[in-house]
Amino acid sequence: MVTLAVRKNRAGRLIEMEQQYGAHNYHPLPVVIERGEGVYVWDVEGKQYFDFLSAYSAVNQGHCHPKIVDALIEQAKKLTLTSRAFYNDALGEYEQFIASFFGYDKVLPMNTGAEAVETALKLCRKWAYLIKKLPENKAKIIACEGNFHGRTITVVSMSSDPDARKDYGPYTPGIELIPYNNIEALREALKDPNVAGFLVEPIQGEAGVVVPDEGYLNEAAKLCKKNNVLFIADEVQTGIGRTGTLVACEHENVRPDVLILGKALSGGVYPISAVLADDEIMLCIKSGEHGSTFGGNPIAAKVAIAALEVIRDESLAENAVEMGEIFRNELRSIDSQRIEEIRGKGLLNAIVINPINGVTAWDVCIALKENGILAKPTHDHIIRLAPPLVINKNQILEAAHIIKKTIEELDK
Ligand code: IF1
Repeated sequence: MVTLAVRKNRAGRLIEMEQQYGAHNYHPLPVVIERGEGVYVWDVEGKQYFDFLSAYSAVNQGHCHPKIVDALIEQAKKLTLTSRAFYNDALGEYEQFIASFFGYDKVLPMNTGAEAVETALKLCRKWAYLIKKLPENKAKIIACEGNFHGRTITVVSMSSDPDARKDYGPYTPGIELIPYNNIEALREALKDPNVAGFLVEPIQGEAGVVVPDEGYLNEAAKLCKKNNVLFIADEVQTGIGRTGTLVACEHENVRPDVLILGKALSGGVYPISAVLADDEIMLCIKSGEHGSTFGGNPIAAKVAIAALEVIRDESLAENAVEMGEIFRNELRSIDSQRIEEIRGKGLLNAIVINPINGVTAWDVCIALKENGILAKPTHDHIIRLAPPLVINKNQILEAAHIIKKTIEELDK
């Protein structure tokens, strides 16, 4: 994996340390990043790259955004954590801010995406027993094949990906998977009166930026409403401007009953996630029935406000629409058998690679890295391309040019 040549230098040594002392649950691209600013990162040798992963869409606001970093530093000097056993002077302001920002009565603050998904599922089950009056232990959640919602036992119980799921059983019961982007399958599944919720990603990220047919989400939300089932949107990856709207459900005028956010809610400086819902649902969970030591801590409160203000004040969702259009058009003009498809919305895009002469998406990513763009393959043949939303026109054109040049080099 690590060649003898690189073992001698600093990058090689750092990679080797991770290899020796860290669990082997990742297989990173062989680049060691030291610094980041805006759309760029620099490796330990000082080489500059466009970051086209954005920490899986957590750094939508760009690396080390000064306003967000300042919010972190200022609050860290004053008060970091109280736990929820006491009130703190930052949480209420944040809760009011985020609730009105997304248009919900209330928020439940957590830390990671997976925790927020777990929280949403618990909230959904509570609601099902308290309000919908399902018989004890009968509540069922519908999720979609190809989903990615995180790594906890319950969440991998919903996964259809063997890598995420295998040998982690026994699995949490009460989950049914249906094909994604298939409204008839949802209609059929909703015939079971014990269905409590439908959990869905507006665009499936890990599955390879799978954009559903127009109308799917709108129709799905309507079906849920008709059947008194909660429509739960996992916008951990698609939310916060990434697809060109504040949340991706907006593209279809859908307002989820339960909205799950994470990643870019902090601009990548801190683990912050949130579940939003209206009172009738959120108040089903009562004191002592759910929580987290770090959830809603004062640093998170200040950082999240700053991160959302940056999205709003710098019009980053609007920029994602414009830059996304330009980017897809540029990529579609590349004349190569190697590119099977370009797809995406806003700045959440993917290239589907045709493995000519055995050149995989991984090999393309290594070549892109050499040419100054960092991206990561998903599922062998797909490359996700998701730069920070602060990218400007010159930068997106330059990046598209590098991708074109890289593909041409491979075609030679
Ligand atoms: C990893 C993927 C992205 C998510 C959605 C919840 C979570 C995620 C829609 C959980 C997390 C991450 C986790 C990251 C890889 C990554 C990912 F390729 F696996 F699918 F972004 F595209 N819902 N996605 O996408 O959030 O608990 O991680 O904070 O290394 O596992 P988390």
